[in-house]
Amino acid sequence: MPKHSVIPGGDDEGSTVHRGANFPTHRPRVFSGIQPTADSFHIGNYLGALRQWVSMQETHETYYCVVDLHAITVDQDPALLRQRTRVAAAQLLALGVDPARSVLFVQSQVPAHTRLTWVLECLTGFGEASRMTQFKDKAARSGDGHASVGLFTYPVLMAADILAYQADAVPVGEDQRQHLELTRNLAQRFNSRYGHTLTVPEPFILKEVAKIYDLSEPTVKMSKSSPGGSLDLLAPVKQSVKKIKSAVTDNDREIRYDPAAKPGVSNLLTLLAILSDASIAELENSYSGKGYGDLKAALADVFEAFVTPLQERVAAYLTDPAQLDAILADGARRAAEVADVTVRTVFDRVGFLTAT
Ligand code: ATP
Ligand code: LTN
Repeated sequence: MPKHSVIPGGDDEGSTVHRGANFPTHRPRVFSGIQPTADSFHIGNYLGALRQWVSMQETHETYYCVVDLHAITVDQDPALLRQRTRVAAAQLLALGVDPARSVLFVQSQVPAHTRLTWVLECLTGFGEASRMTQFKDKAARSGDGHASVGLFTYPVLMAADILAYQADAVPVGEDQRQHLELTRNLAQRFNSRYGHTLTVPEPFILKEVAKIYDLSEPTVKMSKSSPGGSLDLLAPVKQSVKKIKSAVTDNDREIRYDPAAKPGVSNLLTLLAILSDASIAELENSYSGKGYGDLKAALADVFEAFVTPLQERVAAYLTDPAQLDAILADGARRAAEVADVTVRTVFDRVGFLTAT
């Protein structure tokens, strides 16, 4: 059966999982989300995911979400969460997410996400959820016994986010691969139990940028939760230049891409290649015989050139929070139009009575 077409059986036989009125074309659909858990996104978020969010607007129907429900799986200060949600939206707009071409919204404003989560939780095995490595890492960091049940079921909420939109592709970094696998399994399980209902999504993970590393510890992923070695888009530029110049490299002097033997230098080369639109091979050639200081200076320059206008655009969006809230409210309305159709069909399939 073609995707997004007639679903046999159930009260709504003959209806379609239609694509909603948001987009005139029948392009493949994309969904992705990002947490408002820091004062700034970092360059790993941008290269691993957000850059693809922007470019996929050319080829896909795109749904992008600031996942504030996910954020509260760990403690959040309410005023700070509200502020960071707006800052997250402002950064997405400033990076090029265009509300005329994408549906940009905040997760908590679309009730379909939590409604679908419950059904999917009832299809998820306890052991299956227990195997999620990100939960194990985050639970270990939160201290014994202090991890919430929400943190445990976090990947099921993520599955609901994606499946509610019948997404075909999900642009994310490598750390989300296991959650995508769970999402696919849940969609297949639902479909085999209740008949074809949910699109099974594909991860969209670009190999070269799937994992950007921490500048001070280049064998671990750059992360919002370890700010020391993270290059933040909204940090004062001078501070970022300093971080780049003191990035950990190695004791030999060769500028060569070799992630296993030279993780620090390889990470700097990856960043410089993307930000200056050059290939790694070109950079290896042009830096042959030069020192790590030259490589770092070049990266500092392109980073500065990238973030300076970006920071201005973010600041401009934040001067008018009411306008920002209006963009997000419009996004939530358009998102709900699509997600509600899926939830109605899912509820019907499961055997819930339709409210009249
Ligand atoms: P946290 O450290 O709190 O888990 P995070 O920095 O991983 O946060 P998220 O909001 O969880 O940020 O991730 C947003 C997107 O950025 C996801 O698609 C994620 O896979 C991607 N991403 C995060 N860190 C990196 C990284 N170091 N390299 C490439 N992609 C990344
Ligand atoms: N779990 C993701 C954020 C996230 C997401 C999603 C990504 C929540 N829902 C749906 C893609 C699709 C993270 O921690 N980076």
